[in-house]
Parts: sequence; C-alpha cells; structure tokens
Amino acid sequence: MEQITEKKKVILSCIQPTGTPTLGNYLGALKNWKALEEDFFSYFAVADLHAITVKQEPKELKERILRTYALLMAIGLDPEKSTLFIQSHVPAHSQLAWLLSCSTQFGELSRMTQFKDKSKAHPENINAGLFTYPVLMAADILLYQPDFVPVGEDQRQHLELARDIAGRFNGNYGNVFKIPEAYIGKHGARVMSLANPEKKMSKSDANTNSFISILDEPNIIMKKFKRAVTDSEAKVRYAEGKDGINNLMGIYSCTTGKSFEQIEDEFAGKGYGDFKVAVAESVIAELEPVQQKFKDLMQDRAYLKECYRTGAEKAQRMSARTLAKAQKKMGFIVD
Ligand code: ATP
Ligand code: LTN
Repeated sequence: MEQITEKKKVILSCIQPTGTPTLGNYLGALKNWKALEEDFFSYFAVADLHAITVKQEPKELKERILRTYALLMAIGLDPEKSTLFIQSHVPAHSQLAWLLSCSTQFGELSRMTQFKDKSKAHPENINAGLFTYPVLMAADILLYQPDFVPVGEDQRQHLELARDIAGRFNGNYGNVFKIPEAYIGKHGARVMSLANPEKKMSKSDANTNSFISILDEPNIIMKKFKRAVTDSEAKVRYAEGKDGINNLMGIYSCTTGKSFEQIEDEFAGKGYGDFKVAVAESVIAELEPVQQKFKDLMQDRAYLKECYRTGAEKAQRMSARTLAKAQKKMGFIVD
C-alpha cells in the first residue's frame, strides 16, 4: 500500500547530438533509461548546447539534433510518460549555468578528465565552453531537482562536480537544489572500443571499426564483431588482461541477461569465432526493432515536432521555478 501513495522519485539524463549513438551509449545509458521510465518521473534531453563545445557544421547539427531526439523515442521512451525535450529550447539551462559558474572554481574545472582528453583531441579549439561544460551540465541537472542521474561510468566525475556545486550554492545562499546521486547500471557501464579495448567505445572515434552505431546494418555489425581485437588464449572466460573478451562478454551479458558464468559454460570448448558470431547476432536482434522504429519516426517530422514542443513546455515549467528560486536567494529582483 505504501508504494501506491509514495511520490515517484525523479530522474534526469541527457545525450549529446554529436553523432549516431553507439552500442556503448545504448547499453551504458539509453537502455537503462527505458527500464527506469516506468518507475520514475523522468526528464530526458538532447544536450545540443553541449555539442557546440566541439566544432559543428550548422546544417548537420540541425539534422543530428532531430535524429537524436527520434532515437530517444525509437528506443522506446514514451513522450506521454517522460518529458523528452531539446536543451536549447529551455532558456533556464543557459541562465542557471551563468549563475553556477560563479560558484565553481577554476581549479575544479581544470581537473576534469573529459576536458583534458578533448583539449588533447582538438588542440586547435580549446574554447571556454569546453572548459565550462560541466557547469552547464550541473545546470541541466539541478534545474529539475532529480534524485538520480542515470549515466555511464565516464560521467561520474562530472556528476560529483554537480553535487559539489549544488552543496556549495545551498551553503552560501540557502537550500535551493536537491543533491542528486549517480545511477550507474551494473553491466554496460563502460563498453570498450572493439579496436582498442583499453579505450571506451566512442562515437567520435576516427576508426569506424572501433564502434557499433545503433543504426549499423546487420552485415556491418557482424563484420565489426568478427574483427574485434581479442587475445591468443582462445578461451571464453572473464579474467584480468583479457580486455577484448571481457568487453564482448559484458555486451553479451547485457543483450541476453546471462551471467558471466553462464556465458563461460555456453562457450566451453568453443573458439572465439563462434562466440563473436553469437555476440553479433544478439546485438543485431536487440537493435532491429529500434532501427525500424527510428525509420518510421523520421518519416513523420510533424509528429516529432509536436513531441519536442510539448516536451519543451513541460521542461520550461519546472526549470523556470527552480531558476527563480536560485535568482531570488542570490539577491536578484524576480517580481
Ligand atoms: P563522444 O563519444 O562524442 O565524446 P559520448 O558518447 O561520450 O560522446 P554522450 O553522447 O553525451 O557522450 O553520452 C551519452 C551517455 O552514454 C552518457 O550517459 C555516457 O555516460 C554514456 N556512454 C558514452 N560512452 C559510453 C561507453 N563506451 N560505455 C558506456 N556508456 C557510455
Ligand atoms: N556530459 C554528458 C551529457 C550530458 C548530461 C547532462 C548527462 C549533458 N548534460 C546532464 C546527464 C545529465 C556526456 O558527455 N555524456
């Protein structure tokens, strides 16, 4: 009985429209979002303002924002149940980011590994936005007072910073923000590159064989798995130093629900060839309905527009309330 009267907890997460999401994004984040949607009051957004921290071609960006939004729906998120919106449609994100940036230290931002990695990857464009990116991310989160933020392992450091900023703001000005917790799924939290399993699978990797895109055709998925880097032991078992096989086992476990033990039993006495085919087939089967739904949605742009407009209105209502609270506590005139 208690559960019926209890208020649903709130979750929020975002994905950048920087390319077609990979199997890493899907297993590390998107698939969990779908599972959580039933039990939580949910906000999910396309973080388009974050995408411009690396150079974007305007025409391409526009199409990618729409495709990423459609993908959120294609993985099964329901715009009636969740608030599905596009970050730049809700001005409070940029507004709160400025306020929070004055509660964030230069030293804190300098320690962010994503900033260090991306500055190395794009030495010609180390812009201020790339540096202050985590403050905008803190604003995305704190505006909606979520209890949990479902992300992959790679975002843990950014989430810790958001918690620190919120705690500091509350301490200085009075309670405005709920301090959220990371919600990191067990398997799939870090899917590794197929070409270099010591690195995370990333959609911006120059080597297209290193990642599976959610929209890859079945024959491409099969080919990429067959080429995946493994080791010379030829035994399917989870162990230190077997990064490639560990990664494939993690993926197979996510798509089939089997434990590592069950997987080791299933492939006892078989070679990597059989295992790779099984992993590829399970991924193809998992992605097939997503790909079909994505194709259908992209044919109906009017419906997508209706959904993102409604999502923006809902997000606008909640975020404006939190922003006004923060402004008032800081001493701005809000009425
Ligand atoms: P890029 O590869 O362009 O740097 P990204 O994929 O790291 O971008 P997002 O698209 O914003 O960044 O990620 C969306 C979600 O996917 C985040 O919650 C992130 O933690 C998760 N994610 C990204 N890569 C992986 C991965 N290899 N394994 C598990 N989860 C991941
Ligand atoms: N930084 C994240 C994307 C992101 C996000 C957010 C995730 C932007 N704003 C708010 C969770 C909550 C990334 O690069 N994966």
